[in-house]
Amino acid sequence: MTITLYAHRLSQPSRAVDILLRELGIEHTFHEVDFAGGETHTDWFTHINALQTIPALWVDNHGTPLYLGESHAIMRYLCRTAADQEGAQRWYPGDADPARSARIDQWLDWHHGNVRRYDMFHHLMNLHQTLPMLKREIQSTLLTPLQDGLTPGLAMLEAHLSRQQQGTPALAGDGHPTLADLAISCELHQIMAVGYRFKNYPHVKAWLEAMAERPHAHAVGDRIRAQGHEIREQNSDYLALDAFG
Ligand SMILES: N[C@@H](CCC(=O)N[C@@H](CS)C(=O)NCC(=O)O)C(=O)O
Repeated sequence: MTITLYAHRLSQPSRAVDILLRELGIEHTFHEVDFAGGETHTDWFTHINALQTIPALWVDNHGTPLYLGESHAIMRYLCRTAADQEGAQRWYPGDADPARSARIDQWLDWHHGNVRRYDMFHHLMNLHQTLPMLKREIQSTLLTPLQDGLTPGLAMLEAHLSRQQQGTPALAGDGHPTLADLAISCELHQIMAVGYRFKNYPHVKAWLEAMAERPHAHAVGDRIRAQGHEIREQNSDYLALDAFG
């Protein structure tokens, strides 16, 4: 089986898939797609993923090709087909444990309507490129509503994680991170990299730090840390880095 991941390290859903491939020890080729430059809208890429977004996966399973978009669908597929089923089922057990899978699906679905919906990083990168005299206006017209939108989701995560009495905090609640932890933490890591703090959400902060310290997450997070550092160094006086405490 040959697998190619079309992705970019500055893309949250791309990093989630990349980290999972490494966690599961799945051999693959990484093909960088210049999403900021519009490459996802080219003919060649549309053939790979009709949805015109990264990440996308191409699998050649002994002559039967599979083209797949949407990070959550890709990650579920990888867990279902990984050779190391014992390892993969900790991330997503599929039919082996429908109840646990449903709890993970619940958080994955919630992710798209909440934390992902208020994706600030994309706009932080745009703000980074913009003229100095527009930065303050963009902060108040664009970033502030996203910060406000993200706040109830952070409160929800904080309450959920604070109810876990023992073991490593994890969204599905049994001490091992799952696809839900991966997807949601990757989204929040990118604004942490810029310098946003989560002091008002200590359980979220501890959970995020634990996810970021996993060796594969750390390796895949290199570009986002560098980009976050650059944005912070050049723009931080325009940003409300204490928006979450
Ligand atoms: N729901 C999708 C979101 C994918 C997505 O938004 N990808 C962005 C990069 S982070 C992209 O490809 N943007 C290019 C575009 O929309 O033109 C997933 O989870 O895979």
